[in-house]
Amino acid sequence: MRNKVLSGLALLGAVTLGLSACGSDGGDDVAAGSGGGGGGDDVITVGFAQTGSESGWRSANTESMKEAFSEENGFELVFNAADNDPAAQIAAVRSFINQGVDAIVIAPIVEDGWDDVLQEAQDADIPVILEDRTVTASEDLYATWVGLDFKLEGQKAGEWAAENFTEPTTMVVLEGTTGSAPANDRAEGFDAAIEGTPIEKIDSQTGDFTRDGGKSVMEGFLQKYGVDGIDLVYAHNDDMGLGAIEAIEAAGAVPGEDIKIITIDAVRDGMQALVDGKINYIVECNPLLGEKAAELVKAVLDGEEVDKRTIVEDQAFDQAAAEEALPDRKY
Ligand code: GZL
Repeated sequence: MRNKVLSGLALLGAVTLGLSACGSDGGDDVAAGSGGGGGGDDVITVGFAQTGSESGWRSANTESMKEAFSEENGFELVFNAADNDPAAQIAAVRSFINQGVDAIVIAPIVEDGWDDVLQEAQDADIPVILEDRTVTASEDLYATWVGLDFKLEGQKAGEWAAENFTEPTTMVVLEGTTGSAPANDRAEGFDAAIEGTPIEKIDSQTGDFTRDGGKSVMEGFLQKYGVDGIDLVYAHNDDMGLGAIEAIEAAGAVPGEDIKIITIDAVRDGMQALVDGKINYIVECNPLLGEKAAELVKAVLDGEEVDKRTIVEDQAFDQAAAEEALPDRKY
């Protein structure tokens, strides 16, 4: 357990960094050693509150975080996966506070409801670093955030739709987890980009970022509108898009042709579907945030001034770009 750094670190404004691109095992992991702060003086004990194991993206993010917060890198990791349950995730953070960890990292399932527990962490002089998603709580309640520009991801997806759907188009949306930053921002960015186009959003429902969720919601849309009633699916992540593919094929239609699909993430299974022509466009969302998150934890504990926000850059892929990129993808 390290000595605590005085709280109230001065933090600078935003910066955008390009970081090299980089199976889920939800449930609680306590790192080797005594767990929860029993390491030697120089070992940094970190409590990491992960959302759960809802998607291929999440598995890649968890792997990246566990690799970065390893014993050989000077960490003792107390890991919790909250199974997409916001209350359970807040309870996990409270548990980290009670264990007296040196720092807490959170991938917040939803944006709201964080003020109290973040205040408790600050009162306990434990810095909080957000990775992946953001919160609506005051920026004074956490040291820094590293993640992706979800609004820009939605905008890129919407711009491709606007360029490629110039005739009257009916679209259904598979939303991410209700109340999560990526679901809110990807919708906002996309909707702004298709403003004034002939693309009509006829329905929108959450599939909770899961493949099963995307499949069951798409089955409902197909029953309601019929294959001929839907031209385009915008899925907030690959996993829900892959579930929609299953539903479209079960309905006797051809995904990527009869019904076009746009998704976000660019995980391996999504990129393979893009190469196979079942998905038509994917905007990347880089899950390899572990290295940067670990750097930020060490910098904050060392009392260094860190930027309040570190945004990891994303790419976008059509079928040709996916064919070229797939062999070298790290996730
Ligand atoms: C985005 C991340 C989202 C992914 C989903 O940074 O929070 O959560 O897009 C994941 O695949 O479940």
